[in-house]
Amino acid sequence: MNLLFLGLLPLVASQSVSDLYVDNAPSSPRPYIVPHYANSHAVTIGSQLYRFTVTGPSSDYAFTLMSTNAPYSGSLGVLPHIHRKHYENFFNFKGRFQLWAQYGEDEQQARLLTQGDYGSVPRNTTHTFQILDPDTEMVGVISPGGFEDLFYSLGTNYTSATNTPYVPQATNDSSASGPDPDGISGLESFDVYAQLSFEPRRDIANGSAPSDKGWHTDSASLGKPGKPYFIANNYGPKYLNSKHGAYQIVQPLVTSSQAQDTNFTLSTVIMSRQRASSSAPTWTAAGAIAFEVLEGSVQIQIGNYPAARLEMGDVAFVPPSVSYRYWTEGSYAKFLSVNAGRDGLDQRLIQAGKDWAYPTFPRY
Ligand code: KMP
Ligand code: CU
Repeated sequence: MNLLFLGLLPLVASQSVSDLYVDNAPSSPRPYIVPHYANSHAVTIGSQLYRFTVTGPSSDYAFTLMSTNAPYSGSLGVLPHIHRKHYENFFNFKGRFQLWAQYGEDEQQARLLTQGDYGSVPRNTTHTFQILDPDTEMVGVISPGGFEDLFYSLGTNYTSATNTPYVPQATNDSSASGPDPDGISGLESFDVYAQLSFEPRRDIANGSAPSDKGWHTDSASLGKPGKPYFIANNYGPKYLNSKHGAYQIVQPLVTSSQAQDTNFTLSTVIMSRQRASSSAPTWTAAGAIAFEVLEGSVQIQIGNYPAARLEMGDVAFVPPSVSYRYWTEGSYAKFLSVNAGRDGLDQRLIQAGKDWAYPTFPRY
């Protein structure tokens, strides 16, 4: 073999799709896929099982993408607290949970979130949650990345050969939740500031809490920068993009005006089947991006890897400047789009789209 040929080998050597699949988010950025319920750095805190599909190290500290699987609990999942440096996003993947949020002396907000509902918790917002259904999964997006160190420190390392969502075992409610008042007060080095005087309102059901003002009945808009807000599944602003051989309906949850210097954007995207006459376009982003499938299945082709098929709950990570294409072979797919920076995939789709009122696309 001559030197020229040796030099070409890495380009020629074909990458296989199985090289993309990992059980743990890697320790530095590279293209990867973590299947739903993979053990990815999993820890338990009481009856809650936390998994980290994008971490500080895997994204160059752009964002953390995580999920929390847990059964019903009669008590708060964590005592009320604030983060000064991290913007937290709560997305309901399945089941039900309640989320409370209060900024300064503003009125305390609370919502019961069902599948597809979203709550935005910017920095310095007091918040807490409670898991309410037997098979609940919260998806968390936290910017900047690296917040998972808190959970590594609090939790017990966990692996499972069955990849069960969470461990079926009776818990007394004191083990259902996180640290006690003394414990949570000692977490300031992890950017957790306990707010022990916060009293979560319990008047959601009787109509007096803000929860009933339009929640799951009126369309919502994104919140004021720095303030918490909630968007019910398919009730937020929508944009229809028809430019790439399929319909894509983008529903922004956070744009750069909300994220400010936490520097990320978050949206859901609904897609129609790729038209046979055109193949999906190639994209590259300046920032890291992640896809998490919410409904249907999504084909994704990253860099020089062959296309992979993502099912519900699977996560794909694409580092900055790596090319990718995506499409669906089904009739309807939906994914969560996490983007570092201010002009990620979601913003580019919106810019080339038009205002739209439905979570369904037209017929051709
Ligand atoms: C202690 C904590 C936190 C916690 C659990 C604890 C905390 C926090 C979250 C959280 C959970 C799910 C999400 C996002 C955040 O859980 O600070 O999707 O933010 O036991 O301090
Ligand atoms: Cu928090």
